Amino acid sequence: MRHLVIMSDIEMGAGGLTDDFPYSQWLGARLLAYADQAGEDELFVVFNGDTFDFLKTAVNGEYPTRITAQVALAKLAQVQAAHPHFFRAVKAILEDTRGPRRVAFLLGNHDMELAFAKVQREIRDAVGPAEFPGFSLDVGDLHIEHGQQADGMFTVDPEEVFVLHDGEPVLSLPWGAVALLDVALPLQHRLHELDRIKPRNKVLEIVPEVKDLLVNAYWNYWTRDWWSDYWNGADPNKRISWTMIRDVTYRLGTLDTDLSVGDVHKQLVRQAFGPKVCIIGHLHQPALWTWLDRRVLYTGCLRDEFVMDPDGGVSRRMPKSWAVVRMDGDKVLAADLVEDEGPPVREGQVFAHVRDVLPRIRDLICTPEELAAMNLGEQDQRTREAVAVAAGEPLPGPRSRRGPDSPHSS
Ligand SMILES: [Mn+2]
Repeated sequence: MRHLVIMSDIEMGAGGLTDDFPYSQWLGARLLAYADQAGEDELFVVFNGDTFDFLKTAVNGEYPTRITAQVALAKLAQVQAAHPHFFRAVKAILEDTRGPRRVAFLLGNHDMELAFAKVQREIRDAVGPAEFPGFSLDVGDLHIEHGQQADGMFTVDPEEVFVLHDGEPVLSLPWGAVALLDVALPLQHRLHELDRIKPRNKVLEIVPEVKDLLVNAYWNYWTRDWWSDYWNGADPNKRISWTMIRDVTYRLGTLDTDLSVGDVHKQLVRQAFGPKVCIIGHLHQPALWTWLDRRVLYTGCLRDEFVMDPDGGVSRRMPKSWAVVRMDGDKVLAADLVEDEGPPVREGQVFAHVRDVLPRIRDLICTPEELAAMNLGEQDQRTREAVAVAAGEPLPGPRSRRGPDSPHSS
């Protein structure tokens, strides 16, 4: 009998308040418990992408888009220092002689740095013979992948994970990652608690100031900064694509990295010789889809995510979820989702109310006087409106959603 444990979107970060998963001691204990349960049977632990949150790990206080092996190793060192229990538990599993033990790390859009041979070597030095199969892994009639390849914002050409820049291989970043690094991550130290609250569109309705801040930041980026870098050829990761033009309008104004993977994987299991079970992460929302005796499991996430109440209060955390699969040789016998309430929420991990974010961004919002001093032309009507909304001025039309009766309006 083979037992597989498949976890995605743990998003262990560099420690500190911006870390979305400060619970590696708890995780280590859970993993070791699976080894105890497996006993003499095979245990295969698959970390299905976004295990490490390298995307949101700064190097010397910055978020470089030119990611060399050196930059990647600097990120890994920080994550290792912040999560010793995780690495110790994985090492203990690989050293467990009670039965066959395997551990694999698949690539996600937050941990593409795992593609560097030097990063893989460093992790093997820490934990032992871990496997790095790339974007997907097939075990008998089971197919596992993170899912970002079906998400236009984060798709990477598997044949061109690296691009040569100044004679050095650097990660070939999808445009979604570049935009996040350039625009959203410099705001991360102000917005990290808010970033953990869902549903995103409702959160931004209650704090339109944040929506306007982000929309303006992205607007300036796409209309000015991005294009100038593109024409100057200053950054090898800035290339135009129609997907980008299409998706940016829809995904503008959000820090969120998870959205949609369409029905690519449902079609995959419907193929005549398709896998019996397909396991997908990236969406941060657990779900099960079945067709005949085939199924797609979306495993959800382990990073901290919270649910906003209709009034903007935040009192509930999403359960942590992953998949467990039992196999006989190459045949899947059972594939199930596991939900776990997780360890107690770390102090300071989330706001009590989404509008608690406002003091964090006060200094980024112009006063009416500053606005007047800018002497904006007619072309800048969009900016003018956004700044006016941010300053709490009433505007005609659908954008002035915040009524004067709102107890939280500033
Ligand atoms: Mn992802």
